[in-house]
Amino acid sequence: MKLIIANKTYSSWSMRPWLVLKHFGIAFDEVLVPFGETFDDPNWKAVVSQYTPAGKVPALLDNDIRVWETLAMIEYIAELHPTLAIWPKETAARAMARAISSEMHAGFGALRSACPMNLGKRHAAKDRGKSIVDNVERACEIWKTAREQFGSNGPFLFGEFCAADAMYAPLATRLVTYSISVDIEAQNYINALYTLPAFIEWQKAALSERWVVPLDEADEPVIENYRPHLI
Ligand SMILES: N[C@@H](CCC(=O)N[C@@H](CS)C(=O)NCC(=O)O)C(=O)O
Repeated sequence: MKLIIANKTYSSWSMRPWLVLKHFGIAFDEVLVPFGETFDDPNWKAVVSQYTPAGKVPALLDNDIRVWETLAMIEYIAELHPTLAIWPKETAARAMARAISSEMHAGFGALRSACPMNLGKRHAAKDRGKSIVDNVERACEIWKTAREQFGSNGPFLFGEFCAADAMYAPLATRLVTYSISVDIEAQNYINALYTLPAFIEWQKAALSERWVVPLDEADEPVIENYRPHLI
């Protein structure tokens, strides 16, 4: 199995299936195609389009089967490994995990566009407007509901780490990167994600990357630069 991804510093969609594969110990080869200077960089598109007709990352190749779209990929991986709790085993928990994962996939547009994922920097807190506040409140509400109803077995949304946590991990990193403060319960959840071995491995690789993608670098005061080798 091959997973096609882009820069670990910036590619939020790439991170999701990668965390699932890593956390559940599923063997795969990683193919990292670094972003160009712009999102529609024709060279990047040409390389990625060899793997996926959608021309976006992530993409999964399993012999002659190609899967694109993150949720479809996670479903494919879960189907191949029915004994692993990639989705929660209990029906009600699984239903909610899928619902909130779909909500993540289709929503949170304000936060995603105003605060691009960037594991290399931390920016100062500032008023980011109502739509961002609304997105953050909704994420925290989702996390709280899942944890209250299904999270008693561990620090993640459904206790143990599952696909829904992978879906929300890049949103959690944005809250850290842009110094957006949340209540203690949400902060504890974010801390749990940051101590997951698969996440730590991704982050470590991200911080050693040498590429800088200007479009993903916010023009805001930096309070922490985690990639000092690039200065
Ligand atoms: N809906 C897609 C989103 C994938 C996506 O937008 N990936 C970004 C990188 S994080 C991308 O490939 N951007 C380049 C482009 O859109 O040309 C999924 O679920 O996988």
